[in-house]
Amino acid sequence: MAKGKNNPKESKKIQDLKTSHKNMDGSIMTTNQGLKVNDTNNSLKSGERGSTLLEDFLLREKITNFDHERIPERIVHARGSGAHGYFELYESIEQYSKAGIFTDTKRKTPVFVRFSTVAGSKGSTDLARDVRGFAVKFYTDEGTWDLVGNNMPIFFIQDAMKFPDLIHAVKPEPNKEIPQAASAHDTFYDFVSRTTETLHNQIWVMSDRAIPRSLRMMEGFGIHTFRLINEKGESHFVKFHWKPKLGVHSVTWDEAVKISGADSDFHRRDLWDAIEAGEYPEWELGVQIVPQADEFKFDFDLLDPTKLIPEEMVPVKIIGKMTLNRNPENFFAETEQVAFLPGHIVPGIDFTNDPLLQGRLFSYRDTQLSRLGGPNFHQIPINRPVVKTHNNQRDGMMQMEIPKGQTAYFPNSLSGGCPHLAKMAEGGFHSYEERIDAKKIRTRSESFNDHFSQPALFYRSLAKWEQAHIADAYTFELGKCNHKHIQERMLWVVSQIDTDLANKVAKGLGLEVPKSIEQPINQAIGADAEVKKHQPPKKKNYLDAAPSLSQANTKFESIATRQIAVLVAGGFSMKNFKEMQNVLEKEGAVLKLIAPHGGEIMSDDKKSHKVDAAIMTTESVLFDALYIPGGKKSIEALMKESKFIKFINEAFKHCKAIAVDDEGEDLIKDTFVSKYREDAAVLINKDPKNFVNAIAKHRNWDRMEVVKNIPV
Ligand code: HDE
Repeated sequence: MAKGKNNPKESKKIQDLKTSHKNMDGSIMTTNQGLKVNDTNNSLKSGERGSTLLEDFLLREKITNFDHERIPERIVHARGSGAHGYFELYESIEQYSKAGIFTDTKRKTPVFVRFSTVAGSKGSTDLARDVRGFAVKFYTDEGTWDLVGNNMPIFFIQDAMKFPDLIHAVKPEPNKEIPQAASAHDTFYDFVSRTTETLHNQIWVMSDRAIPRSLRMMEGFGIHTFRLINEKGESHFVKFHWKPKLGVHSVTWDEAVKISGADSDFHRRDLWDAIEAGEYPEWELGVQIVPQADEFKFDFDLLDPTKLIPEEMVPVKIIGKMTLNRNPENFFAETEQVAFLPGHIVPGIDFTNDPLLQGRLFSYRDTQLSRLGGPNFHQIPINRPVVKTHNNQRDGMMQMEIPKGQTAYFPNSLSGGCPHLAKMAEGGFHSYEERIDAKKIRTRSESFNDHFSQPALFYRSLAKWEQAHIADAYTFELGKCNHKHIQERMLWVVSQIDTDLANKVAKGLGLEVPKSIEQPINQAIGADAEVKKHQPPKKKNYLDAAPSLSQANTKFESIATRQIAVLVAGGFSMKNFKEMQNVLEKEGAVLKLIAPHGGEIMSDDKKSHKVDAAIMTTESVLFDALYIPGGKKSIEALMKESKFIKFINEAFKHCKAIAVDDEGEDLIKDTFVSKYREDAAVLINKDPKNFVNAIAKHRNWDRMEVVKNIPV
């Protein structure tokens, strides 16, 4: 049994969910009313060839249920994958927060996490270029806390009022429902180029962060500035960060496109398989704390969700760890029905006036009403808290409980005043008493005005290879736009971030970067004044660079769970293979035998091995690295199949580590690899430990320039 299913100490939440599990083992089929069924294949008819009778209640029940199996998919974040786990605190931060989850180091708080893409439908590809949702439900002893974040530290817009516009612009165009799960189209860039507050998140989406290697290899961020409240009622500002133990790693765009065809469930499968194999994904939780007194110390406004606080300015303090150790039993019941609400908080955590967060506090409850059918969605097993709930809210669609008693109001005397109110000392929630002296006004704060400094900071903090990927991504995305004025306007706004970047993209598009916003393309729209307002404080350099933003500075320590393709045919060298296998598996890598056919294959010592995938059923983009053991007969057979050559060339093009032993060299003679034998991640007859080091580096980006010319 997989480790994930065999955890003796089950969390309170898993125990709670088990009260709703329904086991089918050894059962007799019944209707929903418990009537035993003896035929579920034939409807009731008037004679063997006659029409079906209205009387057929068995048919009606079965079909009705089927007809209503679907619920509306999420308006955003429809495509998602979930897992159970727990959170543990390393050290109490009671000086900042009184929340039990932040003060009690003995607790193992159950969590349910849902990762998602944003724009695509429920059935869309995992590898879309997109932001990833990173939503965590903590089932705490003081009630449920939802930290509903993303894998990027900032958002596209500053005010909730713009959210429908943003989403309508990125979703498939309304007249033709094209394109699916893609931002590369006119309406999106029409909006972005006219709404420059989007540019910071937009450039992150052009970066490799938008095409993660694995959901287990991405960071998470709460984005908004929240508050932590301590026992004394004092407030500190806080930003939440999730740091993956495996580091932050991505695939290339060429791989993303190909993975979408080869396995559009790539991320979902990877998460599921890792948990089933007992390789539990882990993230550390970090907090950036800003004292109340420092609220105005920054060049940006803490309430502006399009700005991050560079770690170089306020360090991330690591306070705990989340481990995902259990797959859901049922996708619909858990991953689909889970409802996250940023408004779910516990004493010790509170909101700020971030206008995006404030809008979210309304939207998430509202959307569940149409998605899950009514106000009792908190009673659905995955959503119910692990603490008892008592209040006077009653009735409504799908009430699953039977509240007892004569009264459903407060105050009452007939029920002894119950449920009575919690005092502060009993953990009653008390909103932070923020002083407000304001006039009612529909506007955007001047302190939100700078739209360009942080995208520029991000870009100049990246490694050369990361910058090159961004230029390629813009060229691809804008190349898919059909309107020249949209492309040019985008070039102009990108040039306000970085001139070189804009020039590179312009070259790819066959256009010039417009010299100024005064060009006719803008006059037609008349939005110049609006754009000028947000012109930089251009090169505002509050930091030269923030190295923490670059994936080049992530962790490169582990090769655990990395998928290694081993290309073999009959007669492959068992000695080579064993030696490599021992070293790689000790480090937690997963070796997969890829052969010309499925079934079994013999090594040169006449031992039989199960083939993991026949070459026709797999692609090199599904693997992290490639190993070719020797064995004359094996190599001769592999050389006869052109797909093995393509496989190797693609792995090389995607800058992956390639190890080759003995006769394996003959196979790479026909590939591009043979031309670049000096490459640091091409290892011919080397100690397997070198291969481990090369895989741990994720990719050899130094190869990037060379592989541009490889026609695969
Ligand atoms: Fe969401 N968002 N959002 N969002 N969001 C939803 O709620 C919304 C925003 C995020 O796995 C919806 O239950 C508004 C920021 C995640 O179930 C909806 C605004 C961040 C998920 C909604 C935002 C997010 C959602 C759709 C601007 C990162 C998936 C279904 C004011 C901090 C949660 C649902 C899951 C889902 C509205 C902005 C993250 C419509 C109005 C900023 C991870 O309520």
